[in-house]
Amino acid sequence: MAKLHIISNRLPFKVSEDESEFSLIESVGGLATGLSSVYKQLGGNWIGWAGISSENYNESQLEKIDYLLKKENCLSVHLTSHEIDYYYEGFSNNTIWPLFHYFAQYAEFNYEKWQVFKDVNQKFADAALEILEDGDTIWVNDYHLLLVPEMIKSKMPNVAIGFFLHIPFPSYEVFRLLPWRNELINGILGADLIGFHTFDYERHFISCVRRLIGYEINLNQIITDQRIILVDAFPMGIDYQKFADLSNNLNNQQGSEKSDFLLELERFSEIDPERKLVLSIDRLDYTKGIPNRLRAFSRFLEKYPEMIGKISLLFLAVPSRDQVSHYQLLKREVDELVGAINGLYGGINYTPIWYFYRSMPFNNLVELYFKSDIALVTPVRDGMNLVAKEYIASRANQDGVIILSEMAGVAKEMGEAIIINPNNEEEIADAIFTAANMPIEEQKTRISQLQKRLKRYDLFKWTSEFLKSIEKVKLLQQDFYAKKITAQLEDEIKKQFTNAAHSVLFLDYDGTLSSFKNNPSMAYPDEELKELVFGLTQTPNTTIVIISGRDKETLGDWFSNFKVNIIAEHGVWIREIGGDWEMPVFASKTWMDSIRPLLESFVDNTPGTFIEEKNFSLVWHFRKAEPEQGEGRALALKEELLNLIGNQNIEIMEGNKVIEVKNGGINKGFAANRFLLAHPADFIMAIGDDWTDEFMFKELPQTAITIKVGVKRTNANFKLESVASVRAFLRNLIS
Ligand code: GDG
Repeated sequence: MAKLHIISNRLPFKVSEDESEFSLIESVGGLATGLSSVYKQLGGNWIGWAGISSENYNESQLEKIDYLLKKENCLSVHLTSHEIDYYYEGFSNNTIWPLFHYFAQYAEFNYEKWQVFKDVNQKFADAALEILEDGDTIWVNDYHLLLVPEMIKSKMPNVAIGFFLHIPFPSYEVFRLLPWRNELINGILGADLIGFHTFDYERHFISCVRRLIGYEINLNQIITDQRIILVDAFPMGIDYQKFADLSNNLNNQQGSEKSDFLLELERFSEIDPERKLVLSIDRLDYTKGIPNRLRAFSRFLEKYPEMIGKISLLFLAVPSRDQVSHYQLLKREVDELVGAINGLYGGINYTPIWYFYRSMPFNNLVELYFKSDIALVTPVRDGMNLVAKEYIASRANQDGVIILSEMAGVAKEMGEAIIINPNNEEEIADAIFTAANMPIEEQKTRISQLQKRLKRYDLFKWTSEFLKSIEKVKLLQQDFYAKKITAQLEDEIKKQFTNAAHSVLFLDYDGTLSSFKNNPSMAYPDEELKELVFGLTQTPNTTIVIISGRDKETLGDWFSNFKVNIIAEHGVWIREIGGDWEMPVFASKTWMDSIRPLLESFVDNTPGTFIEEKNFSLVWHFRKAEPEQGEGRALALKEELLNLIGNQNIEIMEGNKVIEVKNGGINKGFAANRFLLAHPADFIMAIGDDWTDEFMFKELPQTAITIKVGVKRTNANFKLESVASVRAFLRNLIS
């Protein structure tokens, strides 16, 4: 039975050691909670690192740990402290983390660490490959494992791979700084489904794929030579009910049932019921915008002195990556700020900031959410931010106010929050004042709206939506594979070809026999292709027709030494073996002078584009333009051309990164059928890659074998993946 497996850097368990006895402690993080139930239900494994340095344990201790984990369906990837240093602390947290959060100045580009990152990703992939079977699904998580999808896909193409990134995906201008940007993009593209928290991250990723790799993009589908990949936004939810239930319990607790921590928090408001508590919870990370939050709180007390003594900030900073210098500096800055603010505004009975530098037990965390009047969430950059959602879920009485940075992914879903720019301390100070004075009815309206949504789209919904989308992409891909030429089909075609009395093969050139080049004149036949075409022309009872949109001079020159027929410019010209160029149907040139200036104006304002002038058509090429700009300008050009052409017999054809304007009624289908009238055949085959070839696929006799190159929708009967597979297929046909 097909299984679902999970891979993430950390396993959902921590290893605890007590006098050489090992035990496991379950993690309570969002991912662990959300996925633990599904992977077990679906009979899979969770592959990850158990959080220990392997050299600190001997073989038998590691075996014991592995045994305990295995009982929980977990497979551990053992890492040495060197690997942890270079792969985890190094490349993951000192290169990708800062860069993807737009802290480019903090990102180090260290070749050795990149090498170890690759090696460790391979370790994770190998661990997965050992247990994966065809038909299984695997869900790869986060920025530590960006290379794993491709490492798995290249070895096991029949495993469905989902990849989810929990942090932002930066814009191309930032991503391009990475020396290993193409490797990382290709690594992710091993997945069939790629998920982000927000649409912005999705479009940044797609833009990087377009610019760096050049794959064709159709809305949120990436079309590679082999597959369709789906990219989508899945804003991660929380285990809403867990927070809601706990806070409802707190609401109903009587005196002695309350924890000491809760009683302490209550004492704060007993002094003065009008006193407000503002909550701030984060890992101490430079992305979380902690210094600006503290400065804004200070500015608030300065600007609204009447609030001094009436409001305190409960500031929980959870230690994180404290061996890294940027984090140590941040800690010092925060310590100093807290000291300065408390020194300036504090009194005998008043502490402006209560500062906790530690992690708290989960129950206390919910008590904090439950008791705080205002949540202050001001990251300068954050993939999602679950603290914001947890605060809302813990408001048992629907009161409270959340102040939220527009730079957190979560802001996209929480329009009812007070949204601020984290760099605008004045705005944050005013937002705290507004929040502290917000009427209770307004608080309830906002919070209850938010609660409804977060309850509906919770962690489990997030998980199921992601898994459903993996099924969806599988269906999309099946559409392609349904027409793919299998080995068996290839044998049958070969048999028909061998038994035929006479065969005609129509072969498109660019994208079919030869790969696209940035400069079309560089796509001349290479040695391998020459050998193949020569072989085809030597095959008895076989007529070869090169049928292309290219001009007759280029094709004539490239194939001058071959016994092939050539149909050029989509059918305007034909040259039979040993003959001269002929124009079977009259084509006019008079329209070209009126169209050329328009194309020239598009060349002038779209860098990288150029005009190719053929004998009877004009072509605007935009392969070398900035991809998004090129696509946009192509749309505009088509519209202006349609206006200009009016009812003249001129056609606009959209090829692969080209727009071609030509005489109407002349196309490859028409030309191929005309050729067949003079050269009847009992085996007809046509191979092509773009939509100008669709005319052949549609108009050739029903018995013809028509083959599309690539994964797009087509009228052809069959598909081949790439130029390489076309060449292999033809070689086999005549072998
Ligand atoms: C990354 C992305 C994205 C915090 N303090 C304590 C504690 N926590 C828990 C919170 C919350 C989690 O840690 C923090 O999650 P965030 O989402 O706020 O931030 P990151 O750790 O940076 O997470 C982020 C997330 O991945 C998911 O995709 O949202 O953008 O950066 O759940 O409750 N838990 C306990 N004690 C604490 O003191 N027990």
